[in-house]
Amino acid sequence: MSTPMNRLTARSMAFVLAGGRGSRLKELTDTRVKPAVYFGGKARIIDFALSNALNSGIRKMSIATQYKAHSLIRHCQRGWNFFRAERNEYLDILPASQRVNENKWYVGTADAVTQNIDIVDSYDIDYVLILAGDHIYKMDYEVMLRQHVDTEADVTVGCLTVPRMEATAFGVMHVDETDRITQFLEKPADPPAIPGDPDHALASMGIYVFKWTFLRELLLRDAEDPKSTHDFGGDIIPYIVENGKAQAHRFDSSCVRHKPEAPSYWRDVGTVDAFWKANIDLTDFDPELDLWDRNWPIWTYSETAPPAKFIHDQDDRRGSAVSSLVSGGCVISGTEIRNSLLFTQVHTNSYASLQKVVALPYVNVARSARLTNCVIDRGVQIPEGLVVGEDPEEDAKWFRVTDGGVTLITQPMLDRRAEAK
Ligand code: ADQ
Ligand code: ADP
Repeated sequence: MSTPMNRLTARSMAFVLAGGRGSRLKELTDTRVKPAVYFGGKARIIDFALSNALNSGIRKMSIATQYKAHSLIRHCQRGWNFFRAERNEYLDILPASQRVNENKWYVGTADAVTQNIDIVDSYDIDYVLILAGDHIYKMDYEVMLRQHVDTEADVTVGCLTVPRMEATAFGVMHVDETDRITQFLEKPADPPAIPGDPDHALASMGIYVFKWTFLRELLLRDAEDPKSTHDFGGDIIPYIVENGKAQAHRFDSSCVRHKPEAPSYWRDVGTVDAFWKANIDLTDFDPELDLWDRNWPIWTYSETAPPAKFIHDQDDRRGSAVSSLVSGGCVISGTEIRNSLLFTQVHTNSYASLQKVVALPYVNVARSARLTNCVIDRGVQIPEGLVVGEDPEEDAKWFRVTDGGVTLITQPMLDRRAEAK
């Protein structure tokens, strides 16, 4: 685990922003913040940013939390507890409203750092990498840090090309021939295209590298500015573009992917449709996101569980899962499963069938249920004979059916349905 001191990552920390709710995930974030939402069979969304930092060689991390933080804090305490202060390694969880002012939540993303300046100071680092805790991707941050130092920029902003019409949700930039950022617009209604490529825009990934002494001074000044919303994308980055040197770092996961021809993989699984699709994509023959790459593991807290078990039921119906990911502790008894992803301890019973279903931990599927294109929340008890995904109008009476035709099922929805019937 040791990191040679000549690597920039040894002189850097990762400050992970994990305070935003992620309301477009609907009921999936009723009890947990978006970075704590499950992903990929074993992990949580935040594990991707934390694993990238760890695999890049960073051993000092802070995680700023506020909204519905309990599930996230519990996960980090269980899964990310191997940092050793004796080796100058730290992982601090920083809930809002506990330090500078007891009543104050983090107003914006920059304020989340400002309120913890003393913690960052105590790490004695040269560079700070600001990360969003809510994206799925693999990236070696050492490459971005190296570019930051080589170009002598005040800030380096991670960026990628997105379809122009999707760029309304992003910070959008123009760059010159050296990739210096000449213009930065936070969430523009009419995003400007990349010159010569009218269908695409250059979007910020919401990840930034700064020299700490520079950012520290800027944050203290921003804190005094009554017009500022204390947000990186809204205030800090546009200010540097105007008054300093902001450089774009183009995301290219080639340094960590094992398939050289594969496109760079980055997803904001911010909607139920995007969440479902990114999970179901993992059941492809050759998925774009490679969770099996031993050079870039996604670290997580994994509950101890016995191996997944597939059994013939009493009537000799075969329990099977084809093109599917099935986690530890699952018991598939007489159920036919296709293109689905089952988290830990999912139990399914005879005559049931699951197709393109994402089932979070501890879901139980009773006999004869027939489920297609669903996301099932943690701990949900699917009743006997429930059919979902065949009659959208009926489904929409009880469950959340998305524009993309995915049905989200939670226990309160099933309870309401049971009461009404
Ligand atoms: P947004 O996607 O709107 O834009 P934002 O809501 O600022 O992102 O959240 C960024 C990260 O900070 C998330 O991980 C969120 O959980 C966390 N966060 C939000 N508010 C917080 C708070 N008050 N305290 C602590 N953490 C908080 C940003 C940039 C855009 C960029 C996109 C890329 O502003 O320029 O394009 O990210 O997704
Ligand atoms: P996780 O996101 O870790 O899987 P849960 O979905 O079980 O956890 O719960 C998320 C958060 O909501 C946790 O803080 C948990 O303690 C809390 N919680 C879950 N169910 C209830 C409930 N019925 N009443 C109160 N709090 C709950």
